[in-house]
Amino acid sequence: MIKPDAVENGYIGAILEKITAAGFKIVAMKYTQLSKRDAEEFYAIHKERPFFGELVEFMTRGPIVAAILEKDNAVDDFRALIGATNPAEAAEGTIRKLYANDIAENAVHGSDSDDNAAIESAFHFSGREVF
Ligand code: 3AN
Repeated sequence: MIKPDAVENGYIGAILEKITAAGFKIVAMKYTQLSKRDAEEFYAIHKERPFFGELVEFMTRGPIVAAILEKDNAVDDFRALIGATNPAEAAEGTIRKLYANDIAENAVHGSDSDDNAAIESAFHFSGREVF
């Protein structure tokens, strides 16, 4: 996902350019907005964390871009491309270093495993929307 902060800051195009330049193929994509219920479900794994309320508030405050990306070693390579959760600690040239506001508003989400990528893909897309 390209998160609400990066959409508000006008970085959709720049982020998609970095993703495709890094060799990812976009197999599904949509511009949408999460409801509170959607965000609570998507981030259910974080529901005991102190920042959960803030996270749901942030993720629902404006539109996002959801996409499914395909590449060999996609999970690890995408996490390397986006950089550390906290943009202050992210490597130079990474998407979060370039485009994130802060640790909460950190521009992009990437799945942390192939299993979660499958779950998160099904959360956003039906079979007809995947190419
Ligand atoms: P990542 O997105 O790098 O996998 P996670 O899974 O630990 O990081 O966190 C999920 C999301 O929760 C982050 N992308 C960020 O928006 C938010 N978040 C993580 N840590 C914090 C924090 N300390 N304070 C506020 N929000 C946070």
